[in-house]
Amino acid sequence: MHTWAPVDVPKIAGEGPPLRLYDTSTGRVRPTAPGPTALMYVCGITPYDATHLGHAATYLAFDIVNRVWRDLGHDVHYVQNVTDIDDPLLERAARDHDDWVVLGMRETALFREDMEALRVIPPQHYVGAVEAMGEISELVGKLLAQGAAYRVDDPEYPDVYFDTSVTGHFGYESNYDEETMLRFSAERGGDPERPGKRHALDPLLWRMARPDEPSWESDLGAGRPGWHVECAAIALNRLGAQIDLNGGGSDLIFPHHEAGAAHAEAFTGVHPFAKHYAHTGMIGLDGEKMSKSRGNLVFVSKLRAEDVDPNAIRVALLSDHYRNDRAWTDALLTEAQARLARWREAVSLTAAPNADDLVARVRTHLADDLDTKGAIAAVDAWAAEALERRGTDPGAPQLVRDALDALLGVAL
Ligand code: 5CA
Ligand code: ZN
Repeated sequence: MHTWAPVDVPKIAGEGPPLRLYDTSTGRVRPTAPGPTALMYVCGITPYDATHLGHAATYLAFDIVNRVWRDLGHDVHYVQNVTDIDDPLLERAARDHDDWVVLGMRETALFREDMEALRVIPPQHYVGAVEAMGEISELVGKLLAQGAAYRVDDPEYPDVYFDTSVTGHFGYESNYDEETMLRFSAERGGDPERPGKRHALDPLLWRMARPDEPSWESDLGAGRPGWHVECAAIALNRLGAQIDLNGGGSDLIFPHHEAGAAHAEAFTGVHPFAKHYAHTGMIGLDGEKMSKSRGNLVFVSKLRAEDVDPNAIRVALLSDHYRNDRAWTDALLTEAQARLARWREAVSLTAAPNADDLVARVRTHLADDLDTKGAIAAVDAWAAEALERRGTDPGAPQLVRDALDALLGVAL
């Protein structure tokens, strides 16, 4: 699939500390240590509805990772998928008498527009499950041949499942106990009750064709893939056996990232698949997680249509820590708009307080597990001083513009 338009990122003099990030698998904030090229896979959308502010918050958090790594001199090789065939897409299309292909294409196009408006740096590879069908079925075939997968004993639908016992590490990513894993598996697209599986938590790899469902020919027989193996194949084939970061919202901790990592590790023998598993908190509205199934969504495209500046959406979503579950409120947006106006007024002055220290502080906050809240407070303090006309440095306004553009993605 084509990705979205590139974003210009100014280069800022000097350097910040290495990026430290919370890693779900070890439960600690640890330094990231990519090579010259940082390898990042962030799970993409299932395009059955428009981009809501929860999605936006998640992609913005990983955009900050991208920006901080670039600022440290790394190239960032970024891959993202689109789950353009899966049960939720088919269910929504059936409900609305829509064509699942058209629905997926429409919502993916809208997502690209939203990402562009929010100035999110695009992935180099933006890959749909449908276009990756050949490589996904090939990986499933190899897992079967290796003995890491099996068919259920069901003469009508001998679907292929992954054997979660083969890596010896299943559970290391989420660290959830068995009961929690079973609950999340049932809630999040798994089928722990399916008869004939070796273990209740074994996830689906290949679903044999059902009448009235789309399917793809393959050596496995006509069918369609399970969800986790889609991301495992797309990541392995573009980034290799070990990546620096596997990211998504906290609802992907289990089973999605646990299973995807296990698929990759069973295939390559390399453990761990990702050096960091990074997860964002959930954005809610009125005390509930914002989700398509709950129908309590605030869409980025709707705010854009109301002429809300996407930079204000960015500032609002970055004004609290990415790992916190938090609420979207009108007040949050109003506050971000006022803050943006103050920052813009400050950088339009002909002279302002020297900003070298501000740039250093922003870098230090972001390197500390993406403390965007701290970074924003530092900018507030500089802007307040500037607006009291306490500065004499004529270069400071442009430096602040460039630094906020490069590091926070905010265009003043
Ligand atoms: N296609 C799969 C990943 S392979 C998927 O989960 N798609 S999604 O459209 O449901 O979600 C896309 C991303 O947004 C995921 O990382 C998900 O964790 C995140 N997300 C979904 N809802 C929220 C929310 N309310 N707050 C924060 N992030 C969210
Ligand atoms: Zn995924």
